[in-house]
Amino acid sequence: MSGIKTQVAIIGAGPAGLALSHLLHLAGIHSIVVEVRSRDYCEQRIRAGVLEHCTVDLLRSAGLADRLDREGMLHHGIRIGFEGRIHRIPISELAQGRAITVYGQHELVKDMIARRLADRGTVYFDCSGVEVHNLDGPHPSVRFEQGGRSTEITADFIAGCDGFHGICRAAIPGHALRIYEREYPFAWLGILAEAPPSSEELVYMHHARGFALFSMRSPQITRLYLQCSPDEDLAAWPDDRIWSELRARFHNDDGWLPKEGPILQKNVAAMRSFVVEPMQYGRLFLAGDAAHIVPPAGAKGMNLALADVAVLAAAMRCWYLEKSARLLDRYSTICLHRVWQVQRFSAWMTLLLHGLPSTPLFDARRQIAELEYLTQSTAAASSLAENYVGLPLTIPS
Ligand code: RFL
Ligand code: PHB
Repeated sequence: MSGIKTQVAIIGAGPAGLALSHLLHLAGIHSIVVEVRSRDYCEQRIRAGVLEHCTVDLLRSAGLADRLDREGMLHHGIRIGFEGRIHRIPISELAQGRAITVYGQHELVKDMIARRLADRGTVYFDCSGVEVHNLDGPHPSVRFEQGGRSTEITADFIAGCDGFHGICRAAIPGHALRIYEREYPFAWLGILAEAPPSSEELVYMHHARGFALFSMRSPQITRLYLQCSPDEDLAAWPDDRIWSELRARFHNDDGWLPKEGPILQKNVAAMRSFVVEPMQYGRLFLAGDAAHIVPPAGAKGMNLALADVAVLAAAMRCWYLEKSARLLDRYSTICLHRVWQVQRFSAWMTLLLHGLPSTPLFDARRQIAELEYLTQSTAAASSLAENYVGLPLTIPS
């Protein structure tokens, strides 16, 4: 087995792990990233699309926004539809000029991998048998195999950025953690279509047949979601059925509909709210989906992952430059405040917009009353706007 040393061993080359590795590099801290999937897989995995205002600021100040600034689509409003009418919420007007940027997570992952490699960072792809050890001692380690070779990395710290199904959270003794969880009785069937977006802004549509969402990835590519059942069989959704269901759910008085085109990709994503507390154990720090999951209706998961690692990088900088554990000790407390604010908003958006023909009549009517309030009251719309563009991100120093 070959042995390597680094300051921070990072598990997972998703947005959290790659951004952390880059931020540490900017602070002169050495890290190594260990990833189970191939580079190609990480770069093609279609997921999030919406970046909060302060996420863009963070990426810009870290020098990661060149392509994002050229190709990202700045949005100053969103549309919310119900009972056949689509209403605009002018989020920038209501949130002191802040906006969101639509830019695919996989594009950001491509940018960050390219940047880490250009800066001679080490990212091991295609690893198997990844294990973490000695978490509560001063020299935690990571073991893995790659191309038939076993490697052990010894580090000062391990960052668990390995997503919801990773191994890091599971390596913490159960008695040291408290889990908060809620599962939803629905999922999203997502498609990527080769069709120019037919609206300049995202459209969130409440419908008795179930929720639908119109989004985009580029001036040529539309991204659409349909609420479905968690065990939905994709084979039961030929392209014609998808388009006819989208037409039924988006049906509105103005006659607006998504443009149709060849479907390039289909997938079903389950939905849950999940938080683990604390987000640290000994020398292991969890960040991003490894520590928390939000249902995607609020478009927050990747933003929250990047907010975590901004705090973690600052705390590690404080450890190495000031020889102080004061921020590392509070990492979890600092992050969890934002995590719970975002959990609140994401659960609220989810329960506002989703329904099924079997939804109790009272709840269905209450949802409509809430949507009416949201689209008629500046106070209610301002609250949505403030959360949607993202709460301010204060990085401790
Ligand atoms: P990721 O992206 O899951 O990355 C984890 C990485 O760890 C690797 N891994 C391992 N590596 C080594 N050893 C192991 N044992 C490992 N096990 C796993 C994985 O292969 C992977 O490369 O977590 P990270 O970095 O925390 O990032 C989180 C985001 O990916 C996630 O929160 C967002 O995609 C959520 N999300 C959205 N977030 C937004 O901010 N805005 C959005 O518009 C948005 N839309 C969405 C979404 C998530 C969705 N799904 C898939 C539920 C829309 C959807 C449909
Ligand atoms: C997306 O474009 O993938 C997207 C947009 C808004 C959401 C969730 C996902 O709330």
